[in-house]
Amino acid sequence: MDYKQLGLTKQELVEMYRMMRLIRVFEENAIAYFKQGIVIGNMHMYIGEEAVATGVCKALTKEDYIASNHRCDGHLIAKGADINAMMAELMGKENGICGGRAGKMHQSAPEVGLLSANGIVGASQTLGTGHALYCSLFAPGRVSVAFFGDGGSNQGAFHESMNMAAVWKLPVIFVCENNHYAISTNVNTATAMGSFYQRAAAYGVPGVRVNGNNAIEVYAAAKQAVERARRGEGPSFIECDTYRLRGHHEGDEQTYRTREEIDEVIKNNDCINNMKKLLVAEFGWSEEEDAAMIKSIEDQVAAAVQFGIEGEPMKVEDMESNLYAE
Ligand SMILES: Cc1ncc(C[n+]2csc(CCOP(=O)(O)OP(=O)(O)O)c2C)c(N)n1
Repeated sequence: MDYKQLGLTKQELVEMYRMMRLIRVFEENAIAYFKQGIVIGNMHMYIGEEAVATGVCKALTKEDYIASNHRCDGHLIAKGADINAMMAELMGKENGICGGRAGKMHQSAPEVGLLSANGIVGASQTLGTGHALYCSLFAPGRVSVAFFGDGGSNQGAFHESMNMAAVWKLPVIFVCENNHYAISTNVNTATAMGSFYQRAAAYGVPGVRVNGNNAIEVYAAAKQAVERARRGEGPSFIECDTYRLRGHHEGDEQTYRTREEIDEVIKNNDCINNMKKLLVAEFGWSEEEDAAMIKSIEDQVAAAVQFGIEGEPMKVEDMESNLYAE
């Protein structure tokens, strides 16, 4: 389906384009401040995969739930989380989204439906299924999305979650972000058939594979899945064929792939360029408009960095607060 069939306006496309750029600039800044020791902790970037979060979250409302993993920045930003508080979190500050206690991969933002991201590969499927059980029992009409990787799709939790969600017709959308690698393991060396969407049929769940670097394709699949879930017809599975442009973590030497492989994606299938090309072709999007958008995003992220820098560092004596109920 193209953008016209989906009823997307120019303004909506520009907003999606801006969202992808915002996620990227946020993360590029996080990397720059990580290298200076101002952002701390483990850094697993989402750069290259922005179309997935953008396309999926466009089909959601603020009240819907998302379950995320170690690459949660993109999901959080696309769901509408406060980027000032996120940047402060990465710096371990009291004004961070979790008071500086969560760092990069354990962030939560219940106000936008993310109860907690986490680093256990495969856990987001089970959490997303649990959120969907809550929706079906107590909040009918709301849906839940589970984001996970190709590596996470080879965990037992994948099958247990899909089976339970299908049996109970839970309103959950399983979104596999197939970025071709689980740390250094290429998907083709660890996964029979090299793809996942066919597995959905084993649970009687609709499964599709889309170009995960095309936000419109992702949105089209997500919209259909969300509508099905809201109607009470149960789960769907979307495999987004995407690509991680940074290492598994910052500092990864990436000896398992070539520079040419990465450059090929940047040149021919980068999600931001894909959307820009469409805007240029359909609406005459100009370089001036592009530069103005980039400048406004850089200013927005610079303000987030400043907010983080000005925050008070988390205090060691407060480290155990919020661990146990009062
Ligand atoms: C249960 C579990 N096993 C192993 C790890 C170590 N680990 C961290 S990230 C990762 C790879 C995850 O790959 P994938 O699910 O494809 O997500 P990606 O990192 O590519 O986004 C592994 C094996 C972990 N965190 N949790």
